[in-house]
Amino acid sequence: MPDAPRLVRYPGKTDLILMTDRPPQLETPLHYFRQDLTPNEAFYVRWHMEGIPTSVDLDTFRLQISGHVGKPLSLSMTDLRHQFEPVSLVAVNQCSGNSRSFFEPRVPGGQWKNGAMGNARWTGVRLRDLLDRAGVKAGAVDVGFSGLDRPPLAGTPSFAKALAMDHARDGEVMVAYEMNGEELPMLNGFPLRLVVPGWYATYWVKALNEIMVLPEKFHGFWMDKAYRIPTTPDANEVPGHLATETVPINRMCLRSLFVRPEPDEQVPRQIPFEIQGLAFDGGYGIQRVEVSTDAGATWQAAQLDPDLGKYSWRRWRFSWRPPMAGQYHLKVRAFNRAGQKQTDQLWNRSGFMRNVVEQTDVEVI
Ligand SMILES: Nc1nc2c(c(=O)[nH]1)N[C@H]1C(S)=C(S)[C@@H](COP(=O)(O)O)O[C@H]1N2
Ligand SMILES: [Mo]
Repeated sequence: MPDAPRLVRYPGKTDLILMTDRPPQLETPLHYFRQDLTPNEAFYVRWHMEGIPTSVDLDTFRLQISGHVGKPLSLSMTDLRHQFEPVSLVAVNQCSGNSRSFFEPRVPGGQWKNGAMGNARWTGVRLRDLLDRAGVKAGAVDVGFSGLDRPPLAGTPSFAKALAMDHARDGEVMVAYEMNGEELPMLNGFPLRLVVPGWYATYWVKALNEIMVLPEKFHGFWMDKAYRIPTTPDANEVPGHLATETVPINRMCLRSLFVRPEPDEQVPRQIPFEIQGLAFDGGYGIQRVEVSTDAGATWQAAQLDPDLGKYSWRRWRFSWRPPMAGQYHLKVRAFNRAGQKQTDQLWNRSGFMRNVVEQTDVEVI
């Protein structure tokens, strides 16, 4: 039997799987994914710095927008809620290293199973509207983002990310003040976070208080050194022969996962059992999900739940009546509207972008 995961309860959160406590990294138990939206209290947590905000005074908190703009802005939460049109969308937030523990050979980094992701309805204001109010000057190239968390030592680079100007102004990137109709939990970025639909969560800067418009390319540790992927197809590389060219990680790849049965769950024979899972991609939308109950020899279409938007995950179900007792190897694969497929094999040095056809072993009794 694998070791039982250690559960901990942080302020504003329910019992989650402890990865590290300084900084907090907490994983969502799989059973929470049997619903469309992940409850705020069960949503995973990942910070890089120990110095994370534990309270924010909204009377003095301001979001600063400055740099290569005509009129720098300093906005209170009230300004954000009342002076800009609210927008809302459902989107998956997934850590680049979600599912890293399944990489073989193992790679360093948090050994997440599949719980470094969640799906929520995000509400806030368009980043484009904020930039338009500030008046971006001609020649702007990148927009940089940073939050209230602080590095432990003066020499350590604080967490900052950047998007290209066109992406920042696409009308979808959002500065969110609500998650599932409530304030953001402190550990998920209260009072504001960037939401970058379809892109890995590393860009979703939490406790966001600084937006900087730049007349040149952004440079910083978290773009230039960390969170980079090989430029090879599927970001695949060979241990011992690492790719030489890398780029910042960006849009999420296509995935489909099992949520039920859970690993080690026993399934009774000759009784219909509903296999459940979810599928998502970087924003093209899921077209079809197929399940195999015979280790990939034959495949059948799963039934898709209603579509909640192209950045949401799509739940799927498959009714299975296992004919007899024994070990079964279930597989699942998804196809999206852009014609992308999943791959059978993936490895890279950072354990990012897992998109393989997943398999789960089930004991039928
Ligand atoms: N300010 C700040 N924002 C951040 C980070 C961070 O360390 N500091 N980590 C990023 C990474 S890598 C991930 S995976 C997500 C995690 O979001 P969550 O904790 O809300 O699940 O936050 C992102 N935003
Ligand atoms: Mo992450």
